[in-house]
Amino acid sequence: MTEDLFGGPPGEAERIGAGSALLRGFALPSAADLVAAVDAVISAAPFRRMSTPGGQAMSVTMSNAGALGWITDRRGYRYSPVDPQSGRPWPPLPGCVLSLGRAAAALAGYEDFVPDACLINRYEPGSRMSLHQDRDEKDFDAPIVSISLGLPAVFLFGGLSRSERTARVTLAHGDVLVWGGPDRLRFHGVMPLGAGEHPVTGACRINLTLRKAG
Ligand code: MD3
Ligand code: FE
Repeated sequence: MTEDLFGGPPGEAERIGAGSALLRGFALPSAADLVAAVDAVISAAPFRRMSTPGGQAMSVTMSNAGALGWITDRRGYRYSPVDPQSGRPWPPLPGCVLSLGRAAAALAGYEDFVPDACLINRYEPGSRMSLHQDRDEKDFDAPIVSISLGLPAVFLFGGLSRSERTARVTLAHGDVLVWGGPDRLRFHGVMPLGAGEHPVTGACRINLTLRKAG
């Protein structure tokens, strides 16, 4: 991590863990492009509600772009090169998503981030994500970059065990989070989304997570 990044003017980059950075508004200049890119992905691979291995339907609907996509069903959590709904490869990772993610990772000290997967989560009012770790990726040395669009959400981040107390931070339209190093396996989740209407996305929040899965 570059120390000076976090010593700059407030609002530039906020350190929320030793290996993490919150870049508020970093995606704002490209938000219109990002939303259009998501729309194009979704027209080929629509949002769908997946089930946990235990058979519980998730409240968030999901899709993917890139060589690999995260899926869950009765057989478990995993990455797949094909969309099980269509039998076709996931749509390619949009260029504007890739370049933004790489720029954010580099700012946080992770040069040469080469993601091969982008999970797209869609939250409607009431949708939430319970506390979990992201551990289906092969390589925990690579960071995860998260891009928030649309309605704000309260993000929870905990420690390396589920029982550790969680801190919360509101993620707004255009905010970008980079998680890596000692924070890569932190428990995290999202509180139920509040009602609202966003001028760019309407009544929802979209979260993109760029990952090196394979
Ligand atoms: C901290 N998504 O898709 S993104 C997920 O807002 C997920 O949709 C949330 O958790 C969302 O798995 C949170 C921020 C995030 C992503 C990955 C992390 C935080 C993380 C991995 C490790 C630690
Ligand atoms: Fe996660």
